[in-house]
Amino acid sequence: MHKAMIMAKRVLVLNGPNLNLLGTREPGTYGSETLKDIENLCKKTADDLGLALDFRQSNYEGELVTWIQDARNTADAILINPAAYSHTSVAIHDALRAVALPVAEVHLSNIHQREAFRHHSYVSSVAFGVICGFGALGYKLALEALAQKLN
Ligand code: CA2
Repeated sequence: MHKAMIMAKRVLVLNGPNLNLLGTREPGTYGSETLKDIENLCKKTADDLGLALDFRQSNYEGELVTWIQDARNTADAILINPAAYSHTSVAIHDALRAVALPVAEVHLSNIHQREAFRHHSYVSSVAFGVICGFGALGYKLALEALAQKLN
């Protein structure tokens, strides 16, 4: 009998501007974990769920847009913390819409408890789910939701 190869589903994890500073400043708002700590949490979670993970950060809107476009051929789902671009970027909204993969949006902080300019995200309308306010745990929860969505 012919056995089909089972390929691990691939999740692209994208982090937007200034998230490379995590753990060095503003621990009251964003927690004391570094982005490397969050990457390690995501890697462990992905291993447990049988997902293949590609974890990235950029301070450049255009680079994030290009990575989202490329995901058409290299990923099955996207987890994104667009950081400040959540509140400004029609370009990231359009790229996520065009790539047509399941998107989970994550924010470390509860953006609804903060300044009014953080209450709207251009990404939420193209995401199948949004998690905010649970710190790094939000990434783990979002990976679990994506794994379920992909199976
Ligand atoms: O809560 C989140 O995850 C945010 O996406 C983080 C963004 C913010 O603009 C969004 O409104 C909510 C900011 C990330 C910047 O992270 C820093 C970390 C340490 C020191 C300074 C900024």
